[in-house]
Amino acid sequence: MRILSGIQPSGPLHIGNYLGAIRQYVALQDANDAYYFVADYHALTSVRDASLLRKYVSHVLIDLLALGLDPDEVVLFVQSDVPETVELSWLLTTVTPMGWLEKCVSYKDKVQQGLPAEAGLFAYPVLQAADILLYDADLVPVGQDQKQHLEITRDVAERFNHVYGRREGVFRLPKPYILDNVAVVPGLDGRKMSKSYNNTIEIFEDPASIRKKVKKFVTDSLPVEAPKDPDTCPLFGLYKLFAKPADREEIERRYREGGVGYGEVKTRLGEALIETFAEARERRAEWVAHPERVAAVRAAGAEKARETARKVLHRARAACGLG
Ligand code: AQP
Repeated sequence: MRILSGIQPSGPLHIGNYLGAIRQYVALQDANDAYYFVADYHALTSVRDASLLRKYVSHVLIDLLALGLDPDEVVLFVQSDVPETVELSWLLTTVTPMGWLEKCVSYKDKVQQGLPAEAGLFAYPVLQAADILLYDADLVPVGQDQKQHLEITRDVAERFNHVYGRREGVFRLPKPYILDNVAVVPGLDGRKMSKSYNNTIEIFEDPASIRKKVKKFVTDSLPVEAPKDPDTCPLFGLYKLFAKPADREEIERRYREGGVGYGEVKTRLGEALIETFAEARERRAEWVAHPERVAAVRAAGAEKARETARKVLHRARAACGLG
């Protein structure tokens, strides 16, 4: 099966990215034909500093490798190393009704958060459709926030096939792969963990900073002895995703009976996070020390990705009468 997914280099990766997406990337890499990319064209909608963007791109590549992507198993590439993406995006734009983009919640959210209402941000889901369709993807591992964009991708693909009268279909229709328990990982304020909400815990933050940050997790003010509901507590919601099963059960029982304080859960969460990423932290230091290896992975990924992309773009151009 062809797997495809991308991550924006719009800041340091956080544990929402890890649980909602990257962990699935790693789990799917051996048994499938996987393509993963750093979505730098997308990041242009929010990062407007060239040297910062370059830094983030290189960090995301390194982080993905450190977290377990195996460059011999997957095609790991940078989106803008495959300029065919932008051409396909235009072909798709010409058949996308405005109304489909107008109803996208992520555009409305970002504008509400203060990002300028620019055409690139508005048309973001079309570029995303191009990313996915360009590689004949079957399955796209993502968090819940991307579900609507995946639906648009399918709709755009179907519309293109319909407009150009291709019954056999120019594009393969992809499906989202969203795991329920990590579909929306909560951030420090209980909302979805997100770079733009400033409520993240970064995967490779140093341990002292992780210990400090988890203390900021917002909770209610119930005293230690009061029974609490683990099912509605965002702090427990995050803790349970990293805790060992026995620890998770113990804390859950004490939530229900009373006798657990939020301070203790925060401390345990911090330690569980540090332990979970300890090995990846060491691998990361290795990759950081060898930028030439990262550059080689990037170059090899670009070559393989372009090879696939060119074939699909050729199909799309031929269908609509270009060339
Ligand atoms: N909180 C989350 N829970 C589950 N999955 C998440 N993802 C992001 N946050 C969570 C998933 O991570 C992948 C990569 O995300 P992205 O970097 O492409 O963009 P994003 O979803 O926009 O991430 P942010 O942090 O929320 O960035 P900003 O603030 O810039 O918009 C995706 O699969 C996403 O679902």
